[in-house]
Amino acid sequence: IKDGWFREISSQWPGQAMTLKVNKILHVEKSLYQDVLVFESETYGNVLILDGVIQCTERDEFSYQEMIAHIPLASHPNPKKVLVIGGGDGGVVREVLKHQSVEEVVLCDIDEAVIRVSKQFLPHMSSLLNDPRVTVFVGDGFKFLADNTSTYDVIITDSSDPVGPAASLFQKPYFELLRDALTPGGHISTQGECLWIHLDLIQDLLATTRSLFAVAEYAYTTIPTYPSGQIGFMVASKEAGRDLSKPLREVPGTRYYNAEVHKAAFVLPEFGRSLLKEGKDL
Ligand code: AAT
Repeated sequence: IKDGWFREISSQWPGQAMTLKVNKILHVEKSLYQDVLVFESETYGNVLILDGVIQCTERDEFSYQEMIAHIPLASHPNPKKVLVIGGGDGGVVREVLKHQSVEEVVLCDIDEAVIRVSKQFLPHMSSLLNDPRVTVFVGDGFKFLADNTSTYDVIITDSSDPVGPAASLFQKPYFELLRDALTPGGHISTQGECLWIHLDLIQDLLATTRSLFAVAEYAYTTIPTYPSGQIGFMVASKEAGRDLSKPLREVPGTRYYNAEVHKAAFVLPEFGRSLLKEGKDL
């Protein structure tokens, strides 16, 4: 923070940086895994920063949390057990619970500090972490998956970027664990980065998921406070022939997601479509 502005400078998006005006610093901490900062911004509400990278703001978080959750859930015929890896702020859990079929949600975030500060400063995201259907587990998502096979109908990986504690969540062994932790016909979605800056990474992720799942696609949302204003998801199914772009039910109480936005999220601009359509050989 310099002269009252936070700047998101990182070698992951060279030469560009989102800047937010800070009203008040609310919390600073070095947790076991990362630097944690929460501030009140002038126009985006409270903001959570981990290792200098914006994780969520109260103003636009819904566009990401709704889309990473509702795309795999609404295209699944009957999701009952759901696992969220990362997502310690609770926003994705809040969205998962909008699906009536869901009986049980497990959240596994590596960092108890994220869960604790979100309960304090991001109540609109974290409030349902206390719901009786929800179990919160603090630990590494990679290790958690290795201990749980054939268990979940949908697994959502709401992880930070592949630098730091989330690095392993972007590698092939992690996607193998995801596949094995799903019930037959299960779906995943994972944080899949930005077309404008990470096309190579997205190509690799798509090749990996296509080698392990019957169906795998990249879908995206728009969001002002993630780099370049766009972020996507790898969405995949174990069941051949499943159309992930087709919602099977309506989702109540959304502000970004609707059935048409769900379908449109899979329609890519030409520079992305032409590169990603067949994927890349590993
Ligand atoms: N919904 C907010 C968006 C996030 S939060 C990412 C979360 O992933 C953090 O709470 C972090 O503690 C957690 N995390 C990181 N590594 C692991 C791991 N190995 N196992 C479990 N949880 C982990 C994502 C923001 C995306 C930013 C885009 N630039």
